[in-house]
Amino acid sequence: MPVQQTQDRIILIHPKGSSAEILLYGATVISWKSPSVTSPEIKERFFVSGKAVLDGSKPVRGGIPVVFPAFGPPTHPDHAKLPQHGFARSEVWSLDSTVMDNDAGVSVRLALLSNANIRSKFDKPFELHYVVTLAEHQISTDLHVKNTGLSTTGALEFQALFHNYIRAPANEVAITPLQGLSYYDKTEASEELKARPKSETRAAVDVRTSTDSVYENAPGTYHVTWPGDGVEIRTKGLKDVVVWNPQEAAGSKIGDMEPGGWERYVCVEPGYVRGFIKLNAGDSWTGQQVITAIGGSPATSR
Ligand code: TA6
Repeated sequence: MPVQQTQDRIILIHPKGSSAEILLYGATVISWKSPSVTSPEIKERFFVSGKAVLDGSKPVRGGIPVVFPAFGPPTHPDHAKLPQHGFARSEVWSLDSTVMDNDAGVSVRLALLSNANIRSKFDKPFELHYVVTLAEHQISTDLHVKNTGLSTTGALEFQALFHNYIRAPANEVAITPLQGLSYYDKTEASEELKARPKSETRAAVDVRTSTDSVYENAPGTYHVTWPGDGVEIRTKGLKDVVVWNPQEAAGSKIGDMEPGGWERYVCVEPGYVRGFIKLNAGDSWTGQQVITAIGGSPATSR
């Protein structure tokens, strides 16, 4: 059965050997095992901390947490009661349907509707659907947001981001093409410096020092490569991208981070996080990413 459901997760199996696991908690993709375009070797492509909690008591430290409707500590008045990164990653989603099940792809649609717990912190009417599609060398995630309110309930304003933990030797990673973009450096000490844009001068960005950078109006397609392997991330509707790796000083203070975990991933997170998407009653928005295991051709590794 290419789509299997257990009590807490959905497992997708592609006929060519790739597989993915999605926890209903947070709709968090916690595993993507795939060959690459250049090598038949099937490898785990996402990092999940050995100390991550998967029982629904806190967001998962790894995989693809879905960030909605606020990125980071909330800054919009409608989000004031929400925790960091919003509620989508810490609610139990339901399996809505199997969208596709053939050699081209295996795809499921999950849903999150408002409930009493969400309404107590965020009272805007909305519907979220999340489509996860597995192909031979690819996984894609599409987040669909709808304002289900009436004109009297007003606009739905939100941010959204896919918090991808890409499994990679962090100190050897190169992320391109970010050169020339404006970014906000969240490792700066003061709020004033965090809010002051910098300009990216590097042709290839690395995370050998603690990095927490929010790039604005980015090109939408990124290459994350390291010697011998890499992924490409293509996006639609997500104008920004965040690059995060805490390195030891900050990483060792994260309670659910396995020892040395920061050496084994880089977060490259496409999102809409500078400003807000505004949906009027009845309107919808979609943000999409397609991650391809491109492998390590000479053109993609440094
Ligand atoms: O996306 C980067 C970031 O916002 C960092 O500032 C860092 O704190 C990270 O997310 C993890 O956040 P979390 O709430 O999952 O601990």
